[in-house]
Amino acid sequence: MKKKNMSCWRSGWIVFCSILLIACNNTDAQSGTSEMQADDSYQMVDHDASNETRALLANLYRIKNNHMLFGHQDTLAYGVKWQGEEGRSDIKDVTGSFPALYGWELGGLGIGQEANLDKVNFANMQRWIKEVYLRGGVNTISWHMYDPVTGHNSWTKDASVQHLVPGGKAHDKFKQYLDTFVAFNQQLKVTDKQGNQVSVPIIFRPWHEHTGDWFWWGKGHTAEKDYIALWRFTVDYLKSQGVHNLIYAYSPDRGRIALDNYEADYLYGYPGDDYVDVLGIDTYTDLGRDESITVAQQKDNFRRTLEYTVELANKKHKLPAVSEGGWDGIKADNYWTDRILDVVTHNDTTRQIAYLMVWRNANKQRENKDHFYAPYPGHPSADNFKQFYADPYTLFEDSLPDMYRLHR
Ligand code: BMA
Repeated sequence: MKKKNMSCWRSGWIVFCSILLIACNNTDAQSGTSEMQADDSYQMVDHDASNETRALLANLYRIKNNHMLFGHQDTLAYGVKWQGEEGRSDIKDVTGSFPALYGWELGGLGIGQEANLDKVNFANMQRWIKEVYLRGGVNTISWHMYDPVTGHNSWTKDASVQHLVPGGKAHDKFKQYLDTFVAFNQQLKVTDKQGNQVSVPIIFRPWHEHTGDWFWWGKGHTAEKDYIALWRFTVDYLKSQGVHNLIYAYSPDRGRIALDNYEADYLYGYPGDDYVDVLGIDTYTDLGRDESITVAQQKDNFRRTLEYTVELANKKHKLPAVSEGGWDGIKADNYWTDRILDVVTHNDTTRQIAYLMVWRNANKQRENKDHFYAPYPGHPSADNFKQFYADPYTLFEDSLPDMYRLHR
C-alpha cells in the first residue's frame, strides 16, 4: 500500500460515502432510481452505460477535487530496457506500484493486424486490460486508425473524412473498421468477485488531436462539420452495436490552441455535450517540448491550460483531464514535482484535473530510438518521481479506491 496519507483518504471517503448514502436513499425513495444516478450534475453520453461504467465516471468525479490519477501508455507491454516480461512496468519498477491509469492503442486493428502499430499484440492487450480491471486500475484506449480510404497510416493529410461519414463513398468500409473494435471490445469481459459477467469499462478517446494537422482527421484537410459527423457517427454506431462500457473522451492538441483564445480553439470540432464525457487536453507543448520559452513561462502556460480546461469542463458538466502528454526524454531531474505536481496543485481550479497520462516508454532495443515519457530505474528523474508518487495528491493503482462500485 502506498505510504501516503491513507488514513486521511479513508476518513474523507467515509464522510463522502455517508453523504452519498443519504443522497441515494433519498433518490431511491423519491424516484425509485438506483444509487448509480445519485449524482445528477452530468449526463453520460451513453444512457445505457453499464453500472460499472457509470460508477467509474462517478468515482472519477468524486476523486478529482482532491486527487489526480497518474497514467502511462503501454506500461505493461514494454519499458525502455525490457519487453515481454509479464507483470512489469517502468512505473512499478521505480515506485513499487502500477499506474492508476493504463493507456492502450488500437492502430492497426481496422486492417486486421495481430499487433498494433507499436507491435503490441492485440490478444495480449485484451488480457492486460482485463487484468488491470480485476486489480482495480483504469483503462483508456486511443486509435491511430489507418485511413480506410487510402490505406495510409494516421499521419497523412488525405481529405478522407468526408468519405467516411454517412453518405460518403467509404462509409460501409468505415463501419467495418468500427466493427473490429466492437469485436475487440466483446472480448473485454471478465467475471468479477461476485460472479457477475462484466464488460471492462474503458475511457475511449477516438479522433484525438484533431486541432493539429498531422492526422488525416485533423484540421485543415477535414471540414469541421465532417469531423463532427465522424465523431457522432462513431458514438452512435458503437451504441447501436450494444457497446455500453465506454466513457467518451475528447482530446484536442494544446499545441494548436492559443491560450488567449482557448475556449474557441478548444471547441473547434466539438461534437456537442451529448457526445462527450471527458474534456481532455493532449499537451506536450506545456510539458517540456517548447524549449524556446523559459521553464517559468511553460509552467504558467500549463497552469492556464489546466484552468481553462477545468473551467470549461465545469461549465459543461464534463470531467477534465490531461488525456496525453509529457516530455520525450524527461530532460529535467526535478520534472515530476516541479513541472507537473507544482502546477496541477497550483490552485483550487488546477487541482480539479482528474487524471494525467504520459505517453509510452519505447523499448530502445526494439525501436532503436530514445522515446520515453516515464522514468525507469536509473533515469535521473527517478528519485523525483518517487516524491511525485508519495505525494497524497497523486493516485497510483495501489491507492485507488474501488472505482467500479458506488460505495455505500
Ligand atoms: C506516437 C509515437 C509513435 C507511435 C504512436 C502511436 O506519439 O509514440 O512512435 O507509433 O504514438 O502509439
